[in-house]
Amino acid sequence: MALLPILCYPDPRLHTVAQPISSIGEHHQRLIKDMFETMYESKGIGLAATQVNHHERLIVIDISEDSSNPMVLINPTIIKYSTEIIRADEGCLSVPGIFDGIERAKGINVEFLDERGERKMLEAQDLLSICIQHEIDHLEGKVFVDYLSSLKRNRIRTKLLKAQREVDRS
Ligand code: GNR
Ligand code: NI
Repeated sequence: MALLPILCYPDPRLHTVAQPISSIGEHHQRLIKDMFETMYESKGIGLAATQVNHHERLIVIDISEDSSNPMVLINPTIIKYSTEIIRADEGCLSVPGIFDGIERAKGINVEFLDERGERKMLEAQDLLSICIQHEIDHLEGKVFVDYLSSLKRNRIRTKLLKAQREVDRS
């Protein structure tokens, strides 16, 4: 098991489009374990492979309070979006300390492979729906701040670059 370093916005590698996984191998099983360990340690509810600089279409999620509901989604595709939209504050482990309101479909149907390569379909609502959409955006090279105004996004970029410089100096 290992904790993986998480890329921090505005790292350009966060804008990489991830590749589909054609066959799930032993290295994917290890990556999945390490991603869960990293996500739980960071108190996140989801993590996309993109965020740990691995550009394949794999996400892990656990929105439970007690780390009791780990989910692995490989090659996820949203096949249906509700017309109802909800707005909620989002955060991201790759954009530390920043939270802002984002509009998403309240419900989605998503198809994916589980960690054993079995095809699954899931109907997700509310927080789970938001989280899956947020993670699939990462696989497309998109970060939630990309939905904000360029004014807000540039402020966030400057703030995080400055914070990173302080860390590098110390
Ligand atoms: O931990 C996370 N919380 C969260 C809260 C609201 C909307 C989305 C998220 S996902 C985030 C973890 C993360 O950055 N996943 O990519
Ligand atoms: Ni994120």
